[in-house]
Amino acid sequence: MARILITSAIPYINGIKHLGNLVGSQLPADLFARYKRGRGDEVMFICATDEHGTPAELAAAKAGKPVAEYCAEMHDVQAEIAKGFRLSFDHFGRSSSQRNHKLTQAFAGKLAENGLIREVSEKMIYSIDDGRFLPDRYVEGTCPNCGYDSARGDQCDNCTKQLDPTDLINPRSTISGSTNLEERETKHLYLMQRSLKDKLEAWIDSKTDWPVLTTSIAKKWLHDGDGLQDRGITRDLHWGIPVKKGDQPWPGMEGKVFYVWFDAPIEYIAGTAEWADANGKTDADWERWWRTDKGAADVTYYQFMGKDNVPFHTLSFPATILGSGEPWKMVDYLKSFNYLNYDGGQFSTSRGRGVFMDQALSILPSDYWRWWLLSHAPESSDAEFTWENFQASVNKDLADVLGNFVSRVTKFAKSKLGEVVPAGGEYGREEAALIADLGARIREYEALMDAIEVRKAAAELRAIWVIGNEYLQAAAPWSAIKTDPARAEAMIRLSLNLIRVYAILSRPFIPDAAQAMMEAMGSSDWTWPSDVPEALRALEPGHAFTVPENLFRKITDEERADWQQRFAGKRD
Ligand code: B3M
Ligand code: ZN
Repeated sequence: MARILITSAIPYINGIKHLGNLVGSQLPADLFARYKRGRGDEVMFICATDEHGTPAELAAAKAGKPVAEYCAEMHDVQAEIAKGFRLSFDHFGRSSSQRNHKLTQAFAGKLAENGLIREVSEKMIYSIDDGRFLPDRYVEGTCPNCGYDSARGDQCDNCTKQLDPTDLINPRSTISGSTNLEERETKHLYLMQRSLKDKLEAWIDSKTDWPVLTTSIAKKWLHDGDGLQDRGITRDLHWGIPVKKGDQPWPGMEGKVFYVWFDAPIEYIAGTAEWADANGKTDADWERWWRTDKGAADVTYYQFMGKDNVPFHTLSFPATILGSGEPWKMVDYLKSFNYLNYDGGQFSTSRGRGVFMDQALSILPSDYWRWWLLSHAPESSDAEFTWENFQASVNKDLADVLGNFVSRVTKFAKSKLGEVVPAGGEYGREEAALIADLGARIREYEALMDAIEVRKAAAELRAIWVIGNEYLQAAAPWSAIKTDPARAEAMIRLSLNLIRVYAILSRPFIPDAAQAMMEAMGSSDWTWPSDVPEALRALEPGHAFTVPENLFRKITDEERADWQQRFAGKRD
């Protein structure tokens, strides 16, 4: 039994995420976690809300709430929606937890001890009208790299370049819009990433099996002239983790907090500690996932994220870990995603363009979204959501292929043979052919899932569903029942068993439908079908089943047109 640690990039607290965010991290991470659990591995799957920094403060101000209260509320909202999408986190933590405070301060202390932090007196943007410093997203302006006119102080959304507020051309305050800004002297801590360059490079070079998207971004940041700058890890903000050296005060840093991107990845670890706290476990129970000196040496660690988060996970966070000199588990495989676009443009949170997670669940069950999103995951390039494509995919793959098979088999069996697995006949040549075909496809499906080739795995699963329909069409139990009823019984016995096998194989993608199929087959045996002939005999003659409610309904043209209009964007 392998031990698999999985983390999804932790979504910002500042509002409900859209489907593009979902498919770039949490959803594929959930797919993989479910698959590995299905294979019998021991899985720890952690996510959390990212609660610090300017995004949280700005959103709280907009909502007219104290930031702590806003974060607590939004955490619960996001947790509830995650449940709605059946995201099977072992724990959904909070980067504002005490666990993260302690760990972040401990890391900073270690880095200081190892001579990797320097104090810098620097000029930061100060807004005279707002009466405060403007770190990160408190300032917007033109990107010096690509010319995009709404680049934020921390990063350009257009070219993904990491920025400092003072890099922006024509900066303005996002609080007041004021351009009455000046540079003022203030003291901050810098993590000396540059002195870790060789270690980082050797580590990245050792990852020869990573997706091209991940390594190309990592190497670009490592080698491009200004790629690996020493990074400021503190900010002039109130909300956040107070700057301390372990549990000691940090002279000169009073009133400052750590930068959100310094503490956010540490929350992967802290979130696992929160899991322990929430489940009556000990420190040893979470440390065996994270400390290679305490049992984590045999853990394989997978991270999932959108491409804009890759530099932070291949350079900044590893710099924190390597720099600590402590035996923390580092990522083994980093799966990153391109962007999902929406109907001829981009998803836009500010303009309400596209479908957001809560809205999606209000119009259709989560399986419909999970299936479309995963089967169209933006892996090799950006992908696009269109309502036509969504409708076609749901109606064909889910309703016509899988749903139809289940309904044909169970309805026919019930009306002609009763609601138990029939006993007659033997599996013959056609069944042997199906078993061989299915076995080969399941091995391929496993290989694709193990490699986290999400789209290809979805296509393989669909092909596995098709096998059932083709078999039914060729075997034609509705004819056989008239001439050779025992043969028809064997065919139905095989088909009912196939439904249970489909439930197991499909569960990572469409967990609710899988559950309904398993329940209809009167079983709760989720054993992975490694031995196909055996799996297709698991439901024995005489075993009771029921006809499930329609697994999937079709999306009508009217609905499609209606939704297309409704989500075109207007907000603000
Ligand atoms: N919250 C950015 C994002 O949601 C950020 C990820 C943090 S991962 C440690 O895209
Ligand atoms: Zn740019």
